[in-house]
Amino acid sequence: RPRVLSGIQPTADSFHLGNYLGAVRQWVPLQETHDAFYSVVDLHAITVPTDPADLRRRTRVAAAQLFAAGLDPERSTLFVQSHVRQHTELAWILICLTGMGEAGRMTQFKDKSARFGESAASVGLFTYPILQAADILVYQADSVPVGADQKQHLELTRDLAQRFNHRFGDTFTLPEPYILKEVEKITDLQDPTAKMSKSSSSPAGILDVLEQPGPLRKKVMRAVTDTGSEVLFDEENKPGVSNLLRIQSALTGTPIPELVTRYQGQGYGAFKKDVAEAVADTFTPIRERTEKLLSDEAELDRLLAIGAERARQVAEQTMIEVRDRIGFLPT
Ligand code: AQP
Repeated sequence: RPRVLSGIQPTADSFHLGNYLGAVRQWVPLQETHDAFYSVVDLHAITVPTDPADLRRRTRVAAAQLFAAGLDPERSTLFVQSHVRQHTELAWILICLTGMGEAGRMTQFKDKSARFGESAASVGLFTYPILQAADILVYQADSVPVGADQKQHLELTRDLAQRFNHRFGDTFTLPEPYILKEVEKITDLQDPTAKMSKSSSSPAGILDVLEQPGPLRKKVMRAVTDTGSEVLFDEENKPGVSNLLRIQSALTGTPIPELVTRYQGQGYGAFKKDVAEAVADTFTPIRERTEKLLSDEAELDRLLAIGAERARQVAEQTMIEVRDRIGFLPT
């Protein structure tokens, strides 16, 4: 079976609709067709200042949400990144193969460091995409389901794999991004040209998976729509309505043209009401299952320990070969 790998950062108390539609929802069917490895990437989370108690809580909340969204511990290997030391070991090796200029071209670093001022941003934030490359390559992943914001990082991953293979001999599988066009970028409800983001969206712009139906509905009803009153898909002139159409289509499985016909002549109100219902209906069972899983921390930690053990075995196989090829003496 081909192997799939993806990760998500525990950087907030809930995932949002963008994380869910752009990434997590794809993870569930892929566990039926692929050898699936999914990770809560806590090492990535500390690239920005992080409170230890928050990190601990958010890591468990993230794992619980992933199980609640449909990951089955029998069919997927779900683990916490810091439990598998091979990630950081491979990251160092790949850092030594990456040019400063090459790393400096990563747009996510530019965007995120702009929030702190580039000199206050950590070196970890700068090397983030190289750790991500290690996350993927250490499992020899064939496919990586992500949102559009990760395209550039995937390209770097492929470049580093090719460079290593060329210099030291064929070692790494070249991974392919798995991006669903329709949901690759869910945008902020208040700023429909920016992506919905845990760290940069305002509370009114973001729909959290663990939020109660009341506030979810309110936010959808207050989402920025565009001038005019027709429900039309037009990314350029109607980015707000187009985002809601993409969301509604993804959540209900109804093609966008069919939605456009359905709401013809009805104005934005009726349409938004249905989007609000679809979001609340999707998130409510996930929230309830997440709360249940979090009520038994020992069981959650046990499942994560099993995942880490399986992940370590695969990662170590790669590292045995990598260490030898680099020229490190056996221990
Ligand atoms: N708005 C989005 N639309 C589609 N996909 C998205 N993803 C994130 N935002 C959207 C995808 O979610 C996965 C996990 O993301 P992450 O935890 O690595 O964080 P991120 O990409 O940096 O997303 P955020 O919300 O902006 O988090 P912070 O603020 O912590 O950096 C990825 O596959 C991503 O593509």
